[in-house]
Amino acid sequence: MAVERTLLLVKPDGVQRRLVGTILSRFESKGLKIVGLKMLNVTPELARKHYEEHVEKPFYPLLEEFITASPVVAIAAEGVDAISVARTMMGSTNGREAAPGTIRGDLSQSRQMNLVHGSDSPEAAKRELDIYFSAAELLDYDLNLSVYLAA
Ligand code: YYY
Ligand code: MG
Repeated sequence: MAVERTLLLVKPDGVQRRLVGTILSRFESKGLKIVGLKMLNVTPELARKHYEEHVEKPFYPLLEEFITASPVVAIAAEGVDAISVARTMMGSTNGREAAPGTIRGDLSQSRQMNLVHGSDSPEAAKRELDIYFSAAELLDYDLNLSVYLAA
């Protein structure tokens, strides 16, 4: 059990289907803390870095075409076991097979257009956070505003 940071993406299908708020809300409601957030276009070069382990696979050209098609929302999320917690919430890769109750299981019917990305290990999380966020874009802050509730 350790506090971790993970890289989550709302993929182009999630943005185009206007599910950014819904997906962000599911992670927030679970208790993950947002420590970085931005919208960006994934370039082919960025896609090749991100999906380094898939570049040689037969599905890669279509994956690159999809992930670079329109903007994504990148989220750096923090919490205890955040990497595995987020992966469990996402469900398995193919939306048609993902369990109900998961993001993909509830909202996707596609293996490729499966709405979200989440880092799958501490090494991947570090590597992917470095790809999508500069150090200055990752924020340290405390959840301490209750001290002001009487104001
Ligand atoms: O980590 P996860 O996103 O669940 O799956 P990966 O096996 O890492 O594959 C990355 C990405 O590639 C997946 O989200 C959809 C796409 N993909 C595909 O289009 N076709 C496949 N046969 C396997 C994966
Ligand atoms: Mg993966």
